[in-house]
Amino acid sequence: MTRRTTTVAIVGAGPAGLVLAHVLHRAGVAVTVHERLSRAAVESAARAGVLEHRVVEYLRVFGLADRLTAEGERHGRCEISCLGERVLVDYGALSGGVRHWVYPQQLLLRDLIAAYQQAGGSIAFDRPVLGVALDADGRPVLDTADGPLHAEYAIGCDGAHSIVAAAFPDGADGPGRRYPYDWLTVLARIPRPVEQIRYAVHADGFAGMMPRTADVGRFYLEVPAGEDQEAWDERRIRAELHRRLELDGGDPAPGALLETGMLRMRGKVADRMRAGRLLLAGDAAHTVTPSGAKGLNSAVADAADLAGTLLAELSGGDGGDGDGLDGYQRRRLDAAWQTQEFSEQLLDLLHLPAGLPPAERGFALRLRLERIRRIAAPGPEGAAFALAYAGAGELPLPAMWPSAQGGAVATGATGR
Ligand code: RFL
Repeated sequence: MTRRTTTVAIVGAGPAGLVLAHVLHRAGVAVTVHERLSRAAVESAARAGVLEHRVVEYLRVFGLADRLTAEGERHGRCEISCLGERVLVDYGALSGGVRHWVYPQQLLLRDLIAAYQQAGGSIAFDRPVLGVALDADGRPVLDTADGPLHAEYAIGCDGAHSIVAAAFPDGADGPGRRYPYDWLTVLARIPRPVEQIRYAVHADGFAGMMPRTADVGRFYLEVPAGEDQEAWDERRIRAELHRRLELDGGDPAPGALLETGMLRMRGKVADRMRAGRLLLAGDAAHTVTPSGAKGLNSAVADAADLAGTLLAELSGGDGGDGDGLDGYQRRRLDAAWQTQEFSEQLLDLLHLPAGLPPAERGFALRLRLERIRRIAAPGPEGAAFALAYAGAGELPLPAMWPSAQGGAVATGATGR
C-alpha cells in the first residue's frame, strides 16, 4: 500500500478548518481536510450568524465574501431593554463606523466549501479522523477510514470535543466555567426581519432576539441550568418571549418555530494550542457563550493567524520548531481570554446574580440600567464596547497578500 502523506492535515470543515484550508491551498501548500459529517449536514446546521467587521474584511481579500456582502445585512445598532426602558446602542456610530454583517453560518460554510472546491481543493466528507498519534520524529499520523495519513502538521479545527487536542501528550485542557443558567434557543419564522439585536434584561430572566435572514430569527430565553427542554412547550416559549422581550406591534413576533434546543452555557479556554506539530484553532481550543456572538468570529480569527504563521514557517524551512507557532499560541490564547472577558461582562449585564432574593431584584435591575445607559452614551465606555462588539481592526494577512484596504500588509499581532 502506498504511504499517504500531506503537509497540513486539517481535521474538521467548520469555519476555522475551511478558512485555514482555503488560504493554505491558495498559497500552494498540500492540504487535506477530513470532516466526519456529510456535506449536507455541514451546510444545513443553523448556528451563528453575526459576523464581525474584520472577519468579513479578511474574507473579502480571498474572494470569499461576495455572496455574504450581496445577500447579508449590515447591522450597527442593538437594543437593550430593562425596567421598561429600551436603550438603543448605536455601536456603529460609537465605534466610528464599524458594523456587523448578518449572514447565517450554514450559508457561509456553503460558500467556503464551494470556493475551496472551485480552487481545486477537496474535502473528505463522512470521513471522521479516528485518532492522532505521533511517529518517532514527532510527526502526526492520522487514523482515517482510508488508512494512516502522515502529515507535517495536524490542525484540530474539530470543535469542542477535539480529537487532536486529545492527542496532546500533556493534554490541552484549561480552566472553564459552567454558568448557573442555560439558554433555550429557538429558530423561528418571522413576518419581517429583525432590525437589530435585542437583549432584554428581565426580573424573570434574560431573553434575546437576533437577526438571521429576512424571514428567520434566532431567539433566546434564560432558563435554570440543566433545565429539561420538555418543560417548555410551544405556548410557554411564545408567552415568555413576548413577556420578557415586551414585543409590541412594531416587533417581528416569532411565527412557526423551526427548531428549539437547549444551549448548556459554558466558557472554556485550553491551556495550550500547540504541542509540537499538533495545533488547535477555533472551538477546539476555546468555547464561549453566544452572548457577544464571538464563537464563529474567534474561529476565523484563529485560522487567519495560523494560516499566516504556518506559511511563514513553511517558507522559512525551520521544520516548524521556531518561535512562529509559539507566537500563534500566545497571541490566540490572549485573544481567547479577551473574548471570554468581553462575553462574561455582557453575561453579567444580561443576567441577575444567581439566587438573588426577589426583594433585591429591583435594585439589581436598576444598576444594570445604569450600565446600559453608559454603554449607549458617547464616551470611552461606549466606544470600547462598540469596538469590541463589532470587531474593529484587521485580521493579519499572510505576507504575500495585499491588505484589504490597499495599505501596508499586516503581519503583526492580532487583536481579539
Ligand atoms: P465547528 O463549527 O464546531 O466545526 C468543527 C467541525 O469538525 C468536525 N469534526 C470532525 N471531523 C472529522 N473528524 C473528527 N474526529 C471530527 N470531530 C469533529 C465537526 O463535524 C465540525 O464540522 O468549529 P469551528 O470551526 O471552531 O467554529 C466554531 C463555531 O462554529 C462556533 O463557535 C459557533 O457556531 C458557536 N455557536 C454560536 N456562536 C455564535 O456566535 N452565535 C450563535 O448563535 C451560535 N449558536 C453555536 C450556536 C454553536 C452550536 N453548537 C456547536 C452546539 C449554536 C450551536 C447549536
